[in-house]
Amino acid sequence: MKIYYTDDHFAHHPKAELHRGKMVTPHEGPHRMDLLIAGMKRAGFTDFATPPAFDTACLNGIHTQDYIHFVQTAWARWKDAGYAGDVLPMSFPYNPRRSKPPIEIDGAAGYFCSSADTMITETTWTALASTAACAVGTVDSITHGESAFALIRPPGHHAGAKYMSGYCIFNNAAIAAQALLNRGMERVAVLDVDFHHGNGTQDIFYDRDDVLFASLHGEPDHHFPYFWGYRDEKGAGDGDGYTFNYPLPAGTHYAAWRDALLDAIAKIRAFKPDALVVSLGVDTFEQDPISSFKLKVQDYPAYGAEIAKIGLPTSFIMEGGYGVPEIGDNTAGVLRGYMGG
Ligand code: SP5
Ligand code: ZN
Repeated sequence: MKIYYTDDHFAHHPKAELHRGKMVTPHEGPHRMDLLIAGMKRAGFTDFATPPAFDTACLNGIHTQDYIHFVQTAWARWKDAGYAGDVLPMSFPYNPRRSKPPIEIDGAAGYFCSSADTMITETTWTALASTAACAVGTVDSITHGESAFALIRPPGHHAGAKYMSGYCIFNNAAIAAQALLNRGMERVAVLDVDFHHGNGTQDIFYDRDDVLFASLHGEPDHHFPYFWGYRDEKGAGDGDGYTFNYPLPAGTHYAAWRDALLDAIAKIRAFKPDALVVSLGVDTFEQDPISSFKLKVQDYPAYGAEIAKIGLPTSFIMEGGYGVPEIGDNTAGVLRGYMGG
C-alpha cells in the first residue's frame, strides 16, 4: 500500500494550545508524526510516496474562496496588527443575522473558526498544501486500482466549508471524496472512525446524495465538537438519509464499538458506493490523552479487516490520535488488518 507523505507537515507547528483553562503544549504537533512513522516502520510499511503537486482546484466545492483566502493571509494580517504568537481568535459569529467577516483580523479569524483549539502559524499554508496533495495522491492510487494512505497532519475532519475547528483547517477526507467524484465515480462513502465526530465532513456533504457520511464518536453531549454528531442528524434536502451518526458513551469497548461499525458498514453497502474514504483517527485508543473510548492495540487490525470486507478501493486519511507511541502501531494495525494481516 502506498503511503503519501511529505516533511512539509513540520511547517504547521503551533506553539501553545488552550486546553481545559490552561495553555499547554499542543496535542496536535510534529511529534505525532514521529510516533506515526515509527509505528508504520515497525509494521513493515516502506512504500512512502511523494504526492502530486498541490493544485488549489482540489479545494473547489469543499472550501469557499473567502475562507481559502483567509487561511492564506491570516498570519500576515495577525502579524501586521502587532499581535503575538499564532492566529487564535477569541470571538465567534453567534449573531445569525451577520454573515460577513469583519475587517480586523481577530474578528475575521473568529468568523472562519468554530473552536479555539485551532491555530494558524507563519508556515501553516505549506503544511496544508501537502495534506491536500497527499489526499489527492490516494485518489491517484485508487484510479490505478490500489487503496492508499495519506499519512498527514494537521488533520481535517472538523474543518467545514468556511471554518477551521478541532486542529483542522482543510478537510482532507472531503477533498479525497470530491476528487474521487471528479474522476468519474458516482457515489463515495466516508467512514469516520476518529473518536470525535467529523462535523466538517458532515456539514460539507449534508445536502448531497452522492456522498454518504457515517461517523462513530464520543456522544456530543460530553465530547468535542459538542454541537454536531447527535443521532438525529441524518442529512437534509437531497442529502436526507445519507448521514449516519453513532454517538457512543465514554468507556466504550471494542465489542460495542464494533456493533456500531457493522451497522455503519451495512449502510455503506446498501448505498453501493464506487469507493470508500476512511477518516482514520486512532484517538479511540484506551490511552489517548484527550478521548475516552477503550479500544486496545489488537482491535485496530480487527476493524481494518472488517473495513476490507466491504470490498471497495479505499482512501485512508489520517485524522487524530495523540500522545502515545501506540498511535503508530494502531494506525499501521488498521492498514495491516485491511490488507489481510
Ligand atoms: C482531529 C481531532 O481529533 N481533533 C480533536 C480536537 C479536540 N480539541 C478540543 C478538545 C476539548 C477537550 N475537552 C476534553 C473533555 C473531555 N471530556
Ligand atoms: Zn479526534
